[in-house]
Amino acid sequence: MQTRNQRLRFQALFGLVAAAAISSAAPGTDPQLSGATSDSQREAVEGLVRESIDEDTRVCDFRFADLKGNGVQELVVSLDFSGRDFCNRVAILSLEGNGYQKLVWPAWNVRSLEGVLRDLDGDGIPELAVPEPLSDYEGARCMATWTRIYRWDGGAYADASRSFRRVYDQRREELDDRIRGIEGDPNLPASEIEESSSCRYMERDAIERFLGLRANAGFERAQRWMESVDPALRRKAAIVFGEINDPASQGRLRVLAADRDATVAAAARGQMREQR
Ligand SMILES: [Ca+2]
Repeated sequence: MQTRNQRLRFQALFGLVAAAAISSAAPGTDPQLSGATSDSQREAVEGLVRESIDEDTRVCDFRFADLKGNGVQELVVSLDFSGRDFCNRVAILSLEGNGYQKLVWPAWNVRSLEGVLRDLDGDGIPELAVPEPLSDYEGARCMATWTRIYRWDGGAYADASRSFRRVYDQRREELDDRIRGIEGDPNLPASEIEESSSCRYMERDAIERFLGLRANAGFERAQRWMESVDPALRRKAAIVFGEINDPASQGRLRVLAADRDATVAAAARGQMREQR
């Protein structure tokens, strides 16, 4: 429940942000979509986020957009919740009746909201295409992501990914191109080819499963990864088996749950718990 005081503070801060957005936009540009940021605007957004979401989070980027198509601007922010510059949340803040609404989604590496706010169906209202983690964080090594598409459905921001098959199809082609580029690069050592293609394969195979093209896409690759000496690949294998979740994959997860590397075993057990 929002207290009256919280509501009033939010409204005041939201007003400040909106005013700063309009005053700092270059003449002739749409302040909502210009992405123009001034220090005062950023400060106002940070105040709003501290007040309504979290004390210790950092604002990576923010934009105004009319996500409902009702002429009212929502404030979309990407936030770093980790203190490690992962920019790992996307949130929507909006005035709602005499209160406010906030929604926070998991995300990964959203430094800019430019690629997130996209009108994917051409109706003039932006959808949100939010990249979220698909594989575990592996330090300097690659991390696979999955893009989830949210859209205002008249009552809520719903996961509308299934309505955008074309977007995933395109992404699949892009990933195939990149994989071909990596695998065809004569200057890359084999270990690096495996490493930088693994995240693209994870996402590509997840798309094929999602689109119903191959229910167990990625299974054979994950079987190879589980034989690798590299624990990062074995952890990725556990995630793929968890996502496929057919009897064969469940069997592989039981093997990985007894892996000599504790982090691999934990990843496999985590997947088994999730699928139960
Ligand atoms: Ca749209």
